[in-house]
Amino acid sequence: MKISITAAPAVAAALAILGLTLATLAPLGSARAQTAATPAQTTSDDITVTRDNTPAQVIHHADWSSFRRIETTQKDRDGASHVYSGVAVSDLLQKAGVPMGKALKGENMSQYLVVKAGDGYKVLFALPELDSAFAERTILLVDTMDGRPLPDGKGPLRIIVPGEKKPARWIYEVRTLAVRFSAD
Ligand SMILES: Nc1nc2c(c(=O)[nH]1)N[C@H]1C(S)=C(S)[C@@H](COP(=O)(O)O)O[C@H]1N2
Ligand SMILES: [Mo]
Repeated sequence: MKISITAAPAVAAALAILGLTLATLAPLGSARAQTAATPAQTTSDDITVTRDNTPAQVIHHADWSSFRRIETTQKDRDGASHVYSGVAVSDLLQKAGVPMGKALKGENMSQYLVVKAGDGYKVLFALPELDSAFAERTILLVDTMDGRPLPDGKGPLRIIVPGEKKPARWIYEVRTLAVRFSAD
């Protein structure tokens, strides 16, 4: 009896500490798990590049000056021409360590890119579609149309696929470039 009376506060104290500790650790744990998938500090003009077995990398819009800038004139669905300016998706991927050019061969030929947008829309490209060693056209991630930031709701970053008959892969609100090996 004496033991339980004296032990009870100790147990309660221990439980309280444990409870506090668990309460403190649980959110930290989940925050860390999220950071690995999508860094929490990104803004809408940051691009997160994810690859199999590699920590996510963020390319900030402010760092685009280190990439060559490319322009393309494309017709919209109403037939009106617009000049888009941006960077080659292949250059962004190469910077993040994705095999392009001479390295795009062998087992890397089964890698693909899923581009994900803020509204949940996703589109897929095979890596050779993006690589100038294979493709005539250059698929761009653009930040301007006719010299101005993209219109509200269509930016801040958008994929432009020159020469495609439907603009369904012209994905806007782009946030993530996810490169994966085919599971099959
Ligand atoms: N993020 C995002 N991008 C998207 C879509 C979408 O639903 N979400 N729709 C696609 C489709 S199906 C088309 S036809 C074009 C339409 O672009 P527009 O409104 O500039 O003509 O955007 C493409 N990009
Ligand atoms: Mo569409």
